[in-house]
Amino acid sequence: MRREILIVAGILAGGLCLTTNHCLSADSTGGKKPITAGFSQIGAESAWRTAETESIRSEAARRGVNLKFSDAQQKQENQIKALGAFIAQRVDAIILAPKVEDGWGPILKQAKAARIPVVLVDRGVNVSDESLYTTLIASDFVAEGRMAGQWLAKKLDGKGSIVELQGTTGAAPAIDRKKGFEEALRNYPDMKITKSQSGDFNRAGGKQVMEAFLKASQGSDTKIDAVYAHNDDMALGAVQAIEEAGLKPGSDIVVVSIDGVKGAFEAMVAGKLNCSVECNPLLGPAAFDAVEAVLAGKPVPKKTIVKDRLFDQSIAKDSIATRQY
Ligand code: GYE
Repeated sequence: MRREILIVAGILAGGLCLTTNHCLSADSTGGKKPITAGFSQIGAESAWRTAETESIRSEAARRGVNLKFSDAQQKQENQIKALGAFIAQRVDAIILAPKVEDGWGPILKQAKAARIPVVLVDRGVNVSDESLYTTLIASDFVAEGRMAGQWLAKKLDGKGSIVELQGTTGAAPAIDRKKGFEEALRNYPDMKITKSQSGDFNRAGGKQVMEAFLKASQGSDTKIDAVYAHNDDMALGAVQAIEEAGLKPGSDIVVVSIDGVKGAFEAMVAGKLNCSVECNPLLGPAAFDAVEAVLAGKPVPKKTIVKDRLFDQSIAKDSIATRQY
């Protein structure tokens, strides 16, 4: 019976089926057709995100997954549209890197109704019904912020005025990295965040906001001791702004950020960035493990936390050669 089903399936799928043996061997992939997955990406605002896109694309190719890629150009509405299109095309699974936490309920309900599993990568969502997505694969952003704060407290001896460059407003890593950093600072009453604004996770945004902070500090008596940037790209923009203001990033102003991309390591080696907490963007293998597991009816954990470490100038030089992104 099973054999007959396979043969019929072979005829239907392949159209050319000369002998029984031929059909079965043509079916030696296990009788499965290749998986089609839709991936809705936020955009390309940072080196981190480019590395994540590349990881998902190359892992899809390696596994023979037919990947439909959609770049939302930083707009949540484009992501929602992309998900709608994936549902209409009846993809087997959806991978979503959600720009912000809120606003996903209705489209995720549609995916669920169509029985299309949704794997969230890198950022979480805020939904009342957790069954609307299968799993989340991401770093612990609160822990990252905490690590950055503890490192800075040590560096500044528990005293100083800090300016903060926040990530995209409403995004999980912006909310949680702020939270974790503030948590760490609670033990140091003489460390204060004097200014905080979004630089939207990109280099130009970080530079522009830092220029404004520097300008404001010129006329006041609060000097800036340190910058905490929610990602490396904004930190690198801030480094440029500090240099253009005639100051030395890394010594006149301490710079700490998150991601651990190549550019950050180069800046640490050059003495311009002090510390970067790693956030691993190479999520392709874990994302497709989850997709394959859920399609095979196997259980998947609701959350997989990616482990990250902290790098500062003291170890940057020895680690730079082994960095993968
Ligand atoms: O830190 C940043 C980015 O969502 C974890 O998004 C990600 C963040 C990453 O653009 O560089």
